[in-house]
Amino acid sequence: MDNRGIARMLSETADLMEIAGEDSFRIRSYRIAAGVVEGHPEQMSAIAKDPSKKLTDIAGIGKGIAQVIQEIEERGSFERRDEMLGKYPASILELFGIQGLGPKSVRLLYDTYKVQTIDDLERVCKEHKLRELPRMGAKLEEKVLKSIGTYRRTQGRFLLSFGQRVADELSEYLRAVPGVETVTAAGSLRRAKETVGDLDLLVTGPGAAEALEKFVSHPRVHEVLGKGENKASVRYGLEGLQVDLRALGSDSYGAALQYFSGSKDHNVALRSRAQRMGLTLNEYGLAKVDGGERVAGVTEEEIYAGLGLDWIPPELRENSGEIEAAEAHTLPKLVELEQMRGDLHMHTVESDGRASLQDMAAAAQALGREYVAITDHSKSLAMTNGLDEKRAVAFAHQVRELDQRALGIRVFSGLECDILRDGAMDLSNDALAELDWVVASVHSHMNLESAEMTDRLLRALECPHIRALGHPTGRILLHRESYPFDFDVIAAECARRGVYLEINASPERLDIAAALIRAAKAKGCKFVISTDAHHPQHLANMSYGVRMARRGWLEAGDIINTLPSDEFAKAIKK
Ligand code: DGT
Ligand code: CA
Ligand code: CA
Ligand code: ZN
Repeated sequence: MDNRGIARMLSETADLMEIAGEDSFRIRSYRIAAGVVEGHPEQMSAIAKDPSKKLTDIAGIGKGIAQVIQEIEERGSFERRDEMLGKYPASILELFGIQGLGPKSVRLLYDTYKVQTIDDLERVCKEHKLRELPRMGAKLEEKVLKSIGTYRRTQGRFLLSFGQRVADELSEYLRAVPGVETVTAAGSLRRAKETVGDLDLLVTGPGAAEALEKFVSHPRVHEVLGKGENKASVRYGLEGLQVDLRALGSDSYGAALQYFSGSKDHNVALRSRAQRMGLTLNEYGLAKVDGGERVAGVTEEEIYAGLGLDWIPPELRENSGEIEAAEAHTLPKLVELEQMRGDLHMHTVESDGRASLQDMAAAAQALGREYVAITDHSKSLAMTNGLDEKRAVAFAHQVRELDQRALGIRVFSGLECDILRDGAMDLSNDALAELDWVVASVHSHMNLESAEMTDRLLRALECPHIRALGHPTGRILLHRESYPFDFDVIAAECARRGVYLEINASPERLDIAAALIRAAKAKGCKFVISTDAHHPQHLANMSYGVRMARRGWLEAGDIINTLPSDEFAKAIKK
């Protein structure tokens, strides 16, 4: 069996053990081993057969896992897996894709109703049988049904951050091939769409043909979908993301980059513009219809200039006004990552974060931030150990006492205050008044009717201490859609009250979406881009928030945390 097959068996067994409620330490060792096997450049089967080599020499493979791999080689399965499959069918694993169902619920559903597939699950919900189970209810039924819909709609798409990781990995690998000059990601990844269907990579240089060979033999490539002289398509990694690689000549590089960056709608509009100008545009260049003389193709700038347009940043290429703006020279000067000076939503061990306030501040400083706000959860989120009034105020004092010298960068005291079901704030006004920066967010009761949710948010905005509305629509990409509410009304109210709309940079959220950013800006809103980090590593997600802001046509002046810290402090003074 190839490495991918072995890795899949290990990780599926881990999932089944989780449903069975087994020891988390053993589950984790299977998961780690799956990752190691999957990415190992040499086939496990070859190592197992070679008497001069040992599986246990591979970092991350211990004795137990080595035995498991031997067993898989010998008979195509292993004891633990057989045992688990005796308890639960493999099809049950797809239920993990449904929001709101943990391993315990999956087991309960299987034990009670023999639910083994998404279709089974849908039936049980529609027959109102899920609500009869302990700790489940009509609300969960509704939530699961919604999530099934989202799951079916988004199958085969991946988070932008995942696509970016794969693109980075492959780019590094391909750049090491002799004679390769450039490797560039085009398609939806270059446009920074929040989810990507497949990756479109472009390679140039005399080594491009060799790069195609290396590409199809990458250890994480488990299936070659097609390979020609200039193009190869594969499935990559356990998740099976499709990656297309195209080899290009440098004389038409700009035309190809433009063509494969899309979007399709943008390209269609450009082509008809070309036609009106007596030109043709394709992936080889821009040429005159009469006589066929080529006028552009080496760079993208040349292509756009040939069409009488300013160069259009990829994030704007959705045919939603960018071509008109490029013609009129009125494209926005989009915000850039280097302009982000502050990060104003993050959690520490005080609530559900993984690191101390000192560690978060140091990590933010290392990324070049000049200031941060610490915004732990408030008390109604009991599972996060949220802060009550007393702790919130004490924590704020602690933050102030540790001055800038102790922490390296300026730290504002803040809180992510939960918006309760009726729109009241989780903490009293007296406590909130002690803080520099309060983000208000919805974390529960997301299934209200639109009008009720709008009223709830309007009431929340009445609180004079709120500075920002956190992850404003509540969406979780690929899992949960925004809760229903009248976005325009809320945006107008935020603009009127000077409450900043958060662009949440967490890759699973990227909340709010580009179209809403634009709509809100048109209503006069100002924004803050925040990582919502729960770990120092998450602070680097700022780049995704910036890319969303760019898709929403924002400039630095629209975003408060591009201000220097003194000006920021002045802007949020009451
Ligand atoms: P995705 O992969 O669904 O996230 O979205 P894209 O935009 O990456 O789409 P994809 O991978 O199908 O194609 C990449 C780009 O190549 C696309 O944005 C425009 C261009 N392209 C590909 N096929 C066609 C086509 O048949 N017609 C046109 N006009 N453009 C195409
Ligand atoms: Ca694509
Ligand atoms: Ca593609
Ligand atoms: Zn939150």
